[in-house]
Amino acid sequence: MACREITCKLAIIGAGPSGLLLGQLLQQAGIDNVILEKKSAEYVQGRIRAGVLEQGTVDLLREAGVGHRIDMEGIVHEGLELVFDSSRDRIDLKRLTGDGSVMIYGQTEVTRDLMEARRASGGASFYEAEHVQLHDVTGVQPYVTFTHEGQPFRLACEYIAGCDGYHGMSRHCIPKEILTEYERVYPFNWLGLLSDTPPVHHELVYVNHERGFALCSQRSASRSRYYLQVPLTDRLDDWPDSRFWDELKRRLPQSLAERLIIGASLEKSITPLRSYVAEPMQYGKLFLVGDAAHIVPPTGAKGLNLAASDVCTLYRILKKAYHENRVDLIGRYSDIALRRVWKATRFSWFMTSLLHTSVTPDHAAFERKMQRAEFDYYMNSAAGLKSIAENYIGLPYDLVE
Ligand code: FAS
Ligand code: PHB
Repeated sequence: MACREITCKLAIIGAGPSGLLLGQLLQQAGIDNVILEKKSAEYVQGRIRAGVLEQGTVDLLREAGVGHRIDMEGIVHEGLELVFDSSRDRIDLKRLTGDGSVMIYGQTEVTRDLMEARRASGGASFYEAEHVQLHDVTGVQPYVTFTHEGQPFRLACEYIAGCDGYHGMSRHCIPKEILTEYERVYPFNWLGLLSDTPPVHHELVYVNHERGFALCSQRSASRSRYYLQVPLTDRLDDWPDSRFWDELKRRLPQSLAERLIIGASLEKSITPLRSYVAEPMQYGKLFLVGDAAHIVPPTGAKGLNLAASDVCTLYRILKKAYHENRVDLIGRYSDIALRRVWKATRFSWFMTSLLHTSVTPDHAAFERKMQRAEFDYYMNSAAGLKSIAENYIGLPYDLVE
């Protein structure tokens, strides 16, 4: 079968939040782009992931023309709770940051809104694209080859955005002698459960209990999302719903445990926790965006939000390059993006270290004393509380100028 030749300005690899949001913003700016996704739209849409959006992410989604449902259905949270050995402390985001807040709106809903916008925009998307390969990323005319429904394609482009996540192939196009990888794998996993039960509390509750971390989150007034820290060796089969609910109750303070409404799980999954950053986030005409370049443990609710700030930086650069001939900005993407990536990586590591119980017996007792001292300091210091609050709502985006 003859190869079909198509062209665009930007080839986007991956239709997760990074690829879809970037594609939508560029489409609006008249910068044509093609999205290649290896899975089906149904599969991408069905992934249960993040739930907390920073204000910057919400603003960017509004700018992309997909803020309507968020404004109708999103839940604004002006605070959250941290619990250490059953003592509850509220972090007043609004007071500590001068009116800051976060929005509760599931990543599945963000994906659905962006997919609908993509269809309406007429932008070209190839789902279930196979054998995606990048070529000449350091040349004048990079291109991407792939097959779709058995038809081979050659996509000529001016730039490529690798939005293909941690397990994608874009990052591997950067030679090992150029790419530096920083990684910390945490010695525990998160077991997540989604249920059609009312949330145990109106705000998110992060718990450090000697039996392990727990998180009480939500998707709506009738749908809850809970997480438990579990050993690396645990499998989903080890955790029937009844065991999950019993363990969650044991880790919650009594005032919350007695209010917990349990129900059948709609979904259960185990997520590994790692901190990972790849530098640089660009090589020739290839840009790495979102999880393709970095992974944070979800304790700081930063993963999806960091993908959004990468998208914002790349979008602003490409818009200026194409509309104002500011091609000088092209080489600045990685440096600008990494400044915010490392600060979010630090906060996610800080929250993970503060809230999870040690699994290494020899220094567990000392680590718990350090955690207790951290809690006592941060919860009783105006500077400490403000530090947690301003990081949780999201640090300002770096300007592109
Ligand atoms: P994604 O991984 O979402 O999307 C990448 C896309 O590229 C995928 O659709 C994939 O199929 C596609 N792809 C891969 N290889 C390809 C190829 N060769 N060709 C074409 N397409 C290809 N963040 C939070 O803030 N809070 C959370 O609670 C949270 N929970 C998470 C749980 C799990 C199990 C995971 C994996 C992540 C979680 N995250 C969480 C982080 C998550 O939300 C990511 O930050 C977010 O999905 C990043 O979006 P993308 O960069 O688009 O990457
Ligand atoms: C979620 O609702 O999935 C969620 C919320 C906050 C986090 C992590 C996950 O820190």
